[in-house]
Amino acid sequence: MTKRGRFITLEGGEGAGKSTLLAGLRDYLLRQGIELLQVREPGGTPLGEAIRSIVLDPAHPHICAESELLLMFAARAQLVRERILPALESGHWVLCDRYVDASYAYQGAGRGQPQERIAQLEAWACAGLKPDLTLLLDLPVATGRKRAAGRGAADRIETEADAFFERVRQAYRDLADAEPQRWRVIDASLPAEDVLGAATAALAHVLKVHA
Ligand code: Z5A
Repeated sequence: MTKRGRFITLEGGEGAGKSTLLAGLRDYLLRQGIELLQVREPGGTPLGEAIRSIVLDPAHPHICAESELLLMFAARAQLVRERILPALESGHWVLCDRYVDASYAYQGAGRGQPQERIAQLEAWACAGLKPDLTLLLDLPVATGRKRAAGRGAADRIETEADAFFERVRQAYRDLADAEPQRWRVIDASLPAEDVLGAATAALAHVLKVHA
């Protein structure tokens, strides 16, 4: 019988280095002989990418917090069923750039949506899927924003004030503190090779348990 794959998620604030780290992690896992699927949120399916292009477009400044939350979960419900669960069942590992924790951090702490409401949506939309490991790239807000600024026009959420991103950062740290067995917090201000080293060390543990 095929062994179910592992579900690894990456979280962090703007410019924390998730995309940079994902490329290194992907190479690392492929070298271990792991077959994998890499996806991002919101996105990863035709529906999800269409939602992404709406929800992150600064041309839609009037999207209310409730709609934003529901759109994130609509994209997620589709991604979980269309791609993530089938991949895990076929033995692939899944590397996901953000998952439900992002909704607790951004729509919960950032926008003030009630945590209980997000938990209800999670229970309904995510088919019980929880990450085996979540890597949090933790970085001071100012550093992340400086890094991201070099990258071109800001998306709709990136136009928020620093205070919004401070709440997001704190929420991520609180989530990690509350569930230390699932989370590894990585100092994302370190050079990229050290960030990758810390992430592969965390993955090595999951690989050992998986073997
Ligand atoms: N969102 C939400 O609100 N609710 C949800 O439920 C979900 C998402 C799922 C899209 O996310 C937005 O959706 C996001 C949250 C919201 N909005 N915001 N803000 P995204 O993940 O696609 O976009 P992002 O958070 O804006 O990620 P990013 O800015 O693309 O950053 P990144 O991928 O973490 O960083 P990077 O591109 O790898 O690196 C940024 C720059 O820093 C780049 O020039 C690198 O070369 C450099 N870099 C990377 N690592 C290092 C190190 N270690 N040292 C120095 N420089 C580095």
